[in-house]
Amino acid sequence: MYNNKLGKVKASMIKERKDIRNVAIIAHVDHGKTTLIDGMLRQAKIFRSNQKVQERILDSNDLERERGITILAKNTAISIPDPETGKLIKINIVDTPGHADFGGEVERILNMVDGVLLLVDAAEGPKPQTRFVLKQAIAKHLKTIVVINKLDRRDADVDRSLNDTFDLFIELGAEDEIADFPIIYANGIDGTSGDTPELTDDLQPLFRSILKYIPCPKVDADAPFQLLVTNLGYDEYSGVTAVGRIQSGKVKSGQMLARIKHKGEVETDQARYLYVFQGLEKVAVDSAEAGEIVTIAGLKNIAIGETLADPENPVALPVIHVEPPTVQMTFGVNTSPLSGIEGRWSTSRKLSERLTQELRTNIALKVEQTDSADMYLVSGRGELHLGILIETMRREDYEFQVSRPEAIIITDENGIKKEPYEEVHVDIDTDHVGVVVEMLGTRRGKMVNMVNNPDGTVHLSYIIPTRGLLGFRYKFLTATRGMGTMNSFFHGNDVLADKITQRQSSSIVARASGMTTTFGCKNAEQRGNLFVGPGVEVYEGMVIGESQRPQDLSINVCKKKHLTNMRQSVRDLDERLTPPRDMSLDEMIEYIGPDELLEVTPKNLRLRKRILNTHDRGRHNKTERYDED
Ligand SMILES: Nc1nc2c(ncn2[C@@H]2O[C@H](COP(=O)(O)OP(=O)(O)OP(=O)(O)O)[C@@H](O)[C@H]2O)c(=O)[nH]1
Ligand SMILES: [Mg+2]
Repeated sequence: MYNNKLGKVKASMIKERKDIRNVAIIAHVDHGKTTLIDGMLRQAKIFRSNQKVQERILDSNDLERERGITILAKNTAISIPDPETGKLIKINIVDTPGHADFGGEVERILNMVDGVLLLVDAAEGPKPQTRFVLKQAIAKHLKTIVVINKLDRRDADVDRSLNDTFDLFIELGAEDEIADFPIIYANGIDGTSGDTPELTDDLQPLFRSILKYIPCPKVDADAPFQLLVTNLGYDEYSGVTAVGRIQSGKVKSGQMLARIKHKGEVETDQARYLYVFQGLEKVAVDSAEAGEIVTIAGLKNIAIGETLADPENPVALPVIHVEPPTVQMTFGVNTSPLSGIEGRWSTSRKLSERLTQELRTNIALKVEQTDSADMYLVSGRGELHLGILIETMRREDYEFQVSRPEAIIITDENGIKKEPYEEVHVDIDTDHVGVVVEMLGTRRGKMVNMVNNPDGTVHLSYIIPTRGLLGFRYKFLTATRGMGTMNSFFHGNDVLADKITQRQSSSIVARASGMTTTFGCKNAEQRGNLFVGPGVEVYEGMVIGESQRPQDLSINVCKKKHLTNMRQSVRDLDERLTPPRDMSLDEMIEYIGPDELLEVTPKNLRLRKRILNTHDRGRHNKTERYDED
């Protein structure tokens, strides 16, 4: 029921749109969501027969391809014939990221769909993020089809994976209707599926199951228009576009709309272009009705979470809820001696504009002013969430400096200080159990479970303060020789744990600015592991290595060998230098000490002391030692 402009009350007419299904694919990281969509697109014949199609086609941005993970949720659509009527039915499919740091994407995407495909790797069974995404789907009463995927894996254990999945539904309190889920078995790589583990030759069983079990949208197309902007897309002509499901009513291309912003302000704007999804393309349409997922282009600075509505009836849809951020770091103007050389955008204004722009799409992110005009406090869902933003900005030619990530401490309604805790799950070889248990223990982790996996490895689960996990991943991988896997997700806020000793090592710091020399590096490497080799431009106060001593050490790595002693060739020395440790951005973010910053430019990443001048730093921090030259 609603009031139309004449003030009359009209009974709403809910009708089923049998021509559409809206479904999201959700799962733990790497359980095969994007690969399965490749198969669905291929078999719905959206490619030309001779078209070369790359794997995981929806993972289209550079960072997604490089890291092999989905970061942003994406829409696509296929049309398949209804087995009963032969009529084409459109399936809007939304791919979602599986990594816990991007859980915010999944939470909001579920607002667009009527059901989900929950993928479970047949060998791994349900994992921590399976639980998180299923919990979201259950909370929204979404019909769930369980897809036991990767049946081809030699270590697949279909019965166990299915039983564990069923237990998970019960544990999460799914109502009977949802806990009684249909099951499809699949091999996403081959594009085969079945109603039983005996797979057929294609994905028809999966398609049939979607048509049968995912409810069609039940909507009122005669009510005033309402759409919640749930995702943003990009259009060559008009830039950023709004993506969302028409909740009620109709929209026409070119029509005037009310835009209800986050704080409730209402503006009038025009839906210049209107598109629907078809395969990997967007197709322009003149109009669309409730139940369909559309893209609207031409709305300036549109942001996720705004409602687009009928100008005569501008009623906002409920705001999108996402879990709060847990980790924060500062983003500031680059103050290193090399600032302004390597990046195009480096001013405080540019940095502020870029971060503000990010807030429109990245809704789990928060940006606040600090006391300094040149520095912003940026909060996110984890180190990877913030790391991806840093990497994206440096590729867009920004340069800036960031501080070490810190867990966000909150004060609850009773005035008690609380910090975020995470549930951590690790799978490791038996040999590494001792060292990992010790590492997690010193970080104030509490073990909640320890079981032997069928493959001989051990599964440990812990509740641990987020603070204890910062900087942990690299050490964990080193301790388990790269064989361990680790997943963590937000558990809740709780009272502050005791002190956690963060980094036990210290930094080797450049004492002078200039070009590093083989001689200088040779000298320095006796004190620890270097991050730079010879011939690298460094500046006073730049961190160039790590030592196991309790205090930092300043060394002149630009020192030249005295000319009288030139007999030994440079080559000889070069060969004897240990290769420097080449750290990725993620490792550097983990490494940054409390009195350090990371300088980020499109060309380089440099760790540095907050106070660059050696003597000033010495006065500030009496414990640092110099290596006298
Ligand atoms: N053996 C086997 N491997 C598969 C199958 N489906 C996907 N993979 C592999 O699993 C890895 C992850 O696949 P993706 O499709 O990227 O998984 P995802 O769930 O989209 O991952 P995120 O988006 O990062 O959460 C890739 O190396 C795929 O080749 C399958 O059916 N069998
Ligand atoms: Mg993916």
